[in-house]
Amino acid sequence: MKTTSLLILLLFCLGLQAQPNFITNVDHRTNTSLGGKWKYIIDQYSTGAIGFSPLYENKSPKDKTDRVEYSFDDAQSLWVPGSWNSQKDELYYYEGSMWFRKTFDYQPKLKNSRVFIYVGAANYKTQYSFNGKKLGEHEGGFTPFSFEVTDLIREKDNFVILGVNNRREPDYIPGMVTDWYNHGGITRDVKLIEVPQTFIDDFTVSLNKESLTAKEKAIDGNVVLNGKDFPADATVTIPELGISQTVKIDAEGEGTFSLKTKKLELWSPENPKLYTINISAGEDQLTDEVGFRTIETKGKQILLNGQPIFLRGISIHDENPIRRDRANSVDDAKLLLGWAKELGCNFARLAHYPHQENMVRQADKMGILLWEELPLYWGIDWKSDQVLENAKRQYAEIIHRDKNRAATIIWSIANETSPGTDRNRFLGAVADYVRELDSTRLLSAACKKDLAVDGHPDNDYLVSDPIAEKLDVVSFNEYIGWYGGAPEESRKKTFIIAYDKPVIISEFGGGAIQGFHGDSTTRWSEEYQEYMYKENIAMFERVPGLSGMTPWILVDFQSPLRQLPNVQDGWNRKGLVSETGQKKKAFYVLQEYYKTKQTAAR
Ligand code: GCB
Repeated sequence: MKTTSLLILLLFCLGLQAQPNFITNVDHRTNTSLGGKWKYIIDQYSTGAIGFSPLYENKSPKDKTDRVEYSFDDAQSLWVPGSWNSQKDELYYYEGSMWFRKTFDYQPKLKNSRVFIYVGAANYKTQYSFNGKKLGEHEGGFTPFSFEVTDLIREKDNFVILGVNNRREPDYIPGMVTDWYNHGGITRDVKLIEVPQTFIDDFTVSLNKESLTAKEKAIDGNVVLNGKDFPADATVTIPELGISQTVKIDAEGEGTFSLKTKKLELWSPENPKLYTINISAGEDQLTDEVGFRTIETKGKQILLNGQPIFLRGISIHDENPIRRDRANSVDDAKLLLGWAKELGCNFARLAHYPHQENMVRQADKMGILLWEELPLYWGIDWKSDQVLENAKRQYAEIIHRDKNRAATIIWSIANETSPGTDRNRFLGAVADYVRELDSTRLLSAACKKDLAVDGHPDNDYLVSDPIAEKLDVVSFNEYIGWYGGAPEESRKKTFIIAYDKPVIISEFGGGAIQGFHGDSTTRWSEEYQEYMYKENIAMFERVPGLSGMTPWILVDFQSPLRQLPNVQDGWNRKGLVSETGQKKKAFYVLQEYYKTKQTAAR
């Protein structure tokens, strides 16, 4: 059965709603940015969509007797993409609803096209409408959505209105408390996309694992068309490999293919080789740059292209500290991944939610492997079936967006969640679901660890979280030296891993104010953090099956949990780089360690 048919059947069996409803690969389609200044109206009581005259109608008084109690025309503006908190002091602490309006004229770039509006992300719930018609709602602050406006768009005076609400709720993902800033608003690009009446909605490609050792490699994939009157076939070409193959399109507009090649250069951090792939079907053509590699585990090893690899990683938040905003551009991605490269990383954990697509595409180009995750983080309502459906939908969305990126090797399904009947059932269902959607990547989670009952109870840790049964890689966070004990206590600790699987230390670290110096026992000094890194790294070297680490964290980041005056001032200070881009001493400790790992492995 074809992957998409299987997906639809699976979604049906699981009682889920439709597949992700957005167009992928938007930068390679005919698009027009709707970024820039958008008018906004604050809606503190979230009543803008109800009552006599909902805001999405965008009314103005017809005559002097008419009553309209809002005005987009006279409202102030905010920049899109961008969080509201980062743009105006008076909005820094605002959590609630806001209505955004963009007006524009439309000159089609394609003839007889269909038109969609694509939103890269808006945090957290968004009601979307076009030219006064309410079209739908999207939940989730970090994944894209798009909606069709073909029948509504006109030459002059179009208006798109997005009502965005970033209130936190116990049954949302994430829940009520997170250690990062709750940036509200339209945080990523909005674009107008034009496609032919029947268009290439999506395609998937990956290197067939079984063919890795064969002379002739196979690249498997599928094409999905959208529209009416599907052409009998599509064509897939990879010019550099001399491949051009005709693909039969069935009655549902889908076709599968397997391309054979003897010349393939595999993608790896040392050689992040991307190939241009072109697909054409009827009037539509779509292109992309794709890398081909395999990823699997064998016992306690992670194998990239069949070879063991040590993942020299770092955790990263999707925030540009200098602009104090969500990252939202290629430059932002280059800034963050550039620091990671300088550290000697071949791997990054994109914590704790889907990052902007530019991050993933840049990682593909720069040769940085990725761990991606959803905010299944502290305080999730595990009992709720609705929350489970939401988690599955958000996973389907991020997989839909990033499935063709060679850089992404791990989907992580949770961070620091405590085992229990409801949590285990919930995460078990998520693990099965993610694996069904994407069997070409590894699953992990930042698992729970306990003090061992036997042995030396104060010093031996046991990682036996039942959810790890379902995972390929066992990961855990460990903050000895910061949240418990002095750094040198690391010397006494041992780790017992209950699974014969590779291990990633998904977090460790401690805070330091860049430029503050003391001895290695002085909290918040660069020397304390430096000392802690040395002690921690020596300890983790003793973890059986250690296959990588993603210390916490690359850069200081904004968090409402971190309010110590003159030290934190609203910033989590565990960064190796300060919020102004200055490196702390511990940066160089990790850099040195990664140099030794680079020469030891591969
Ligand atoms: C953790 C969390 C991370 C926090 C970090 C900290 O374990 O996973 O989100 O930011 O600790 O700084 O305490």
